[in-house]
Formats: sequence, C-alpha cells, structure tokens
Amino acid sequence: MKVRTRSSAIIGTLCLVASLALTTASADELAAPQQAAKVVLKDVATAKNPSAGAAGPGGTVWIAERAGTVRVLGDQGLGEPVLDISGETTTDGERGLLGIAFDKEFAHFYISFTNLEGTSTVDEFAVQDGKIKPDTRRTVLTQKQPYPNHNGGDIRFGPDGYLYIALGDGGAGGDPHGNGQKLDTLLGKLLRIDPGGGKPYAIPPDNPFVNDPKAKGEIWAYGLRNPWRFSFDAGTGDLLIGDVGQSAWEEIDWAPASSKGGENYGWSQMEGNHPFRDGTEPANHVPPVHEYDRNGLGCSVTGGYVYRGEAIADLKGQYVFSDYCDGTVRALQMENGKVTGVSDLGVNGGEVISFVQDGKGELYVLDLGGRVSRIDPA
Ligand SMILES: [Ca+2]
Repeated sequence: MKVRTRSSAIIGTLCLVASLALTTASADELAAPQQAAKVVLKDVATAKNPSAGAAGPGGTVWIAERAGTVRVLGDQGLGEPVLDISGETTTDGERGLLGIAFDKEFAHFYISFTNLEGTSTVDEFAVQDGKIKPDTRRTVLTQKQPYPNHNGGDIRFGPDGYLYIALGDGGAGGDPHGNGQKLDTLLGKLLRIDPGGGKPYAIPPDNPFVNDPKAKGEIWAYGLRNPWRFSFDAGTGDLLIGDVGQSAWEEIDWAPASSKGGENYGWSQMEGNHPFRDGTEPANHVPPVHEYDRNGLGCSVTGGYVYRGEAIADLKGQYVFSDYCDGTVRALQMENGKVTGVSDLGVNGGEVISFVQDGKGELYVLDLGGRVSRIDPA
C-alpha cells in the first residue's frame, strides 16, 4: 500500500486515513469579524468514491465516481450509471474520472479523466432530452502526464461560454521539469478553449498568449501546482482556484471577472506567499488571496464555490471550501478580491474531495469515502 506523503496529498491513496483533528484556530479565524453561518450536512446519497459533480439538465445533479461511472442524484439517492468508462481509466496514483461539466445549454456533456496510459483526456458527448448520446463521443483534448500525480482534471464552463481545464504540473514533487513557469506546456496551467469552435477545438482569439509563438495559446493562467478544483462565482463571474501545496502552504487564488488572463500564480518559484526552495518571486506573481499552513488545518486544499443559493442567508457571497485531509468545511468572506474573514462552519465532510453546485446555487459535499451530503441551514 502506498504511503501517504504530503507531496502527494490529493487522492493519493484510497486507504482511509483518519482525519487530522482540528484543534487549533488560525490567527485568521480568531480575527474573523463575522459570525459563521449555522449549517448542517444532510446526507443525500452514498456513492462509490465520488470525485466530482455538476449541475445537470432539468435541475438534476450529476455525480462522477472516480473509477469511471456517472450517476444522477434523485430523491432516492443515486440512480444506475448513465455513463461507464471504467474500462478506460485506472485509479492508481491520483488517476481516475476527475471532472465532469455541461455547457450552458446542456447540449453537451464533458468528462475529464486519465486514460489507461495516464494521459489526461477531455471527451465530449452530445446531450438530448437530458440524456447522453454515447455515439456522439469525441476527444477534445489530451495531455500526456509524466507522473501519476498532480493531474488536476477539473473542467468547467466560464461565464464567457468557454471551457476551462485545470492541469497540474505533471507530478512527482517540486515540479522537477519546471512546468509551472513554462509557457510551452499545458502542464501547471488553467486552459481556456472553445470546444464548439473547431475540430477538435478552437483557441479563443483573446486568450492571453495567442500572439506569443513560444507559448501555448490554450493557456489562460499559469504557475499552478495542482489546481484540483476551481470555480466561477455565479454572482460576479470571479474565478477562484484551490491550488494544492507541496509540503507547507495550501492556497486559494482569485481573479476578477474582468481579468484578461495571463495571471502567474507563482509555482514553482513560490508556494503560497513564500519562496519555494531557492525560488525567486516572479515580478508578475499574483499571490493567493488566502493560504494556510499544515499545522492543524489540513494538507490538501479542496476548492469550492461562492455560495449563491437561497437556503442559507448568512452564507451568501462567501467562498466555501475544505481540505481533503481535514474535512472541516470553511468559508471565506471576501470584498473586492480581499479576504476579510475566515469561518469554520462547524461541520466535517470527511475526505472532502469536491463540492458540487446545483442549478439553484445550493452546495453538495463529496467525501471520497462515499458520503454525498448537502449543506443545509441548521
Ligand atoms: Ca501560488
């Protein structure tokens, strides 16, 4: 059995590591000016190693299971798989079915997975009457992975209608190939593509590096280590990324909806706000809006969503996130890209691997161990 290491924290292993109990509050939390919203986690389903989810057509919630199945959440829990690619992926290292997404019209469904060679793959299916049409499947984008960890894999459409794809730095530890800062590789990046604009896709003409012959035009932002989960604020369009740290600092990155892209989030010169090894801070470094160390708060950040639902008034506008190793659900209060407070919401989602936002803005918590819960008012 693989020994869990801090540098391979995110779904590095399926052996169920006991959560690191939260015993101390950070300075940030002590200074938090606002009362934490009162919430509970209501169990709604049990899945087999749920890894990702998405709001689906007709108010549905779709859940991806790491080994390769996709199931739809109903009143009685999860239905039978509506898609099964379990013969096409593996769950060694940090691999598997890692992300799912719909376009805005629910006309297409996308899956992000590592194939049998470990290559990151994004495939598209047409959707009709709320159902996947399997014979329409096509591959949109692939990226070879030098190591089995740090695959990223989250996919999501932005408010601009383009598909964003998060890819980690390729793996091992310490970014041995320097991919984070290199613009000639898709590794260690957030990509932005137009899957409907060409075969297999088009690069939006206003992407930040399209006129740089030495850079990949797909790149939207760089300097990322393992941007495991990212999202757009459904209210403002702002981008938030949870970038998993190497061994010391977990971070949340932010960009306003007005961003033209090109942000350098620093890895692997920087880990959070701190030089990594002998790193030099890049002149254009965009520091995280929030970071935390590993003295009690966890070891692998799981990015979530800005809450824009109706059920929990006190949580509106706050960024809800967690940590895979700790499981405590937390919230950032933010104003204009500055964090003004951090709350511990007082609930623990287990091995929190992902959040899902439904069509009404309510949030679900996925525990890799199987529990699917919804954040409800207490
Ligand atoms: Ca960073």
